[in-house]
Order: sequence, then structure tokens, then C-alpha cells
Amino acid sequence: MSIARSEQELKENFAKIDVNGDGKITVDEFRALLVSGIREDYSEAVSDVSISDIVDKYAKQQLASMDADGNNEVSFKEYKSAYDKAAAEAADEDE
Ligand SMILES: [Ca+2]
Ligand SMILES: [Ca+2]
Repeated sequence: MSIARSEQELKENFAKIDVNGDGKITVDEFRALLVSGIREDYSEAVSDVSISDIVDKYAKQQLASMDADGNNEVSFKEYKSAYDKAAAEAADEDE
């Protein structure tokens, strides 16, 4: 897995999560992302009701982990710095 990503690639990833295109990722957008991921993995086994609580929890965790200024939205700047931090940690583990 390559950890060196260009800013352009990060912008494209961010835009995929930022469904309404306002430049900020909200907990609802993280939620939608998680739901679509779960649907791909467990398309038949899971109902909306059974995944709802789990998705809520992880969406909030994911938002909180990236939301540096605590306004409940993740800007591209916050997304990028979270990604840079994860990439730096991954690089440390490789050594
Ligand atoms: Ca948005
Ligand atoms: Ca924020």
C-alpha cells in the first residue's frame, strides 16, 4: 500500500465523502459512507435497523478523530492533516 498521496487524490477522496459539496464533512456524510461500505460487505445479512446504532457510533468517532477545532464538521484542511498524521504513523511503523 502506498502512503504517499498527492493533494489532488486527497481532494478527490474528500469530495466523494462530501456529498453535498459544501467543503465540509458532517457526521451524516460519514454515516452515509459507512452505510454504503457495510452494504458492500454484507449486502444480504444486515438490515437498516441493525446497523444503525453501530454506524452512528463509528461515524461520531470518525468525525471526532478528524475534527481538530470541534465544530462537528471536517474541513479539507482537517481531513488532510488527519491523513498526513496517519501517513506519518504508518511510515514510522515501517521502519
Ligand atoms: Ca458536506
Ligand atoms: Ca472542524
